[in-house]
Amino acid sequence: MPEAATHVGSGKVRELYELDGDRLLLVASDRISTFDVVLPTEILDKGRVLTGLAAFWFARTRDLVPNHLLALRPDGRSSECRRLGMLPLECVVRGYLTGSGWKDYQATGAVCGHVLAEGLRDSDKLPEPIFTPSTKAQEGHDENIDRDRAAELVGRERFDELERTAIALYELASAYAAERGILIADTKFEFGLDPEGRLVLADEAFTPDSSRFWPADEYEPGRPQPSFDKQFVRDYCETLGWDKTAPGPELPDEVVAGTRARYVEAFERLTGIDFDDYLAEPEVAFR
Ligand code: Q0N
Repeated sequence: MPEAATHVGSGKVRELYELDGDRLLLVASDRISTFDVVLPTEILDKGRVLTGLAAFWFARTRDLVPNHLLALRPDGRSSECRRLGMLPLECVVRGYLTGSGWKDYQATGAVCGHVLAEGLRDSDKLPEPIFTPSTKAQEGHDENIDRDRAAELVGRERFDELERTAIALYELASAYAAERGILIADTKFEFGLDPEGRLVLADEAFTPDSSRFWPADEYEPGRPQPSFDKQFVRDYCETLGWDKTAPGPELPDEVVAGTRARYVEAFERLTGIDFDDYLAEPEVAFR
């Protein structure tokens, strides 16, 4: 990471720097959050797993929609990206009813204007994936919005393009992952526009931080599902009687090791690439 690079943004676990007028550097740390709190203990290589997974999906979806990835750095956790004009929508696709979608459904029978059948249970598979955009909240959770509000923010035609593209991306990746024992319950994309006004997929794609990954062999609707990647961390935190406000607890070595193994397992199952091969030559892995 160049010391002089201007910091242009940060998420909970990633940082964004300006490289020059049209390129950014996206750096994924090994930090992990649970119950919305970043923990003081890092998961070795988590940032590399997520960076490699996103690069894998960008390569596999490039015919569907162009993406911002220009190059992976040799550290395996930093990506050079095209600088775009970002659209002000979090583009969420849900194939299963859980999280805020489940909450909204229980309160109103609908999610972002999609009226759903009665009697659905937590974690039920939806008959079709639904596009449920939200707006970035300055603090706290993103706010789910209906189609008309979303179309006001980006224009009707762009909204339709976003919905079609996001659903197609989800259908491609969720079918592929399901064959490899991972259910992608839902996922979030961010899109931007290039200088010609073309839609470009930005941020990360189908990582466990931007999606809910569930182990397919444990799927059982009617209850919350275990997280493929974070379940050890959650279970450990639940034993502590922690009130889930910052600061979070330190994680013991066994929990760190078990969680790292789950991230690596997700990477290897989905990409078919040995994680050590990725670490040796990140840039080569997805050519
Ligand atoms: C950008 N954010 C959202 C990553 C995500 N390609 C781009 N061009 C211009 N701006 C952005 C991207 C991207 N990706 C996306 N902010 C700026 C949130 N960030 C926060 C930090 O980590």
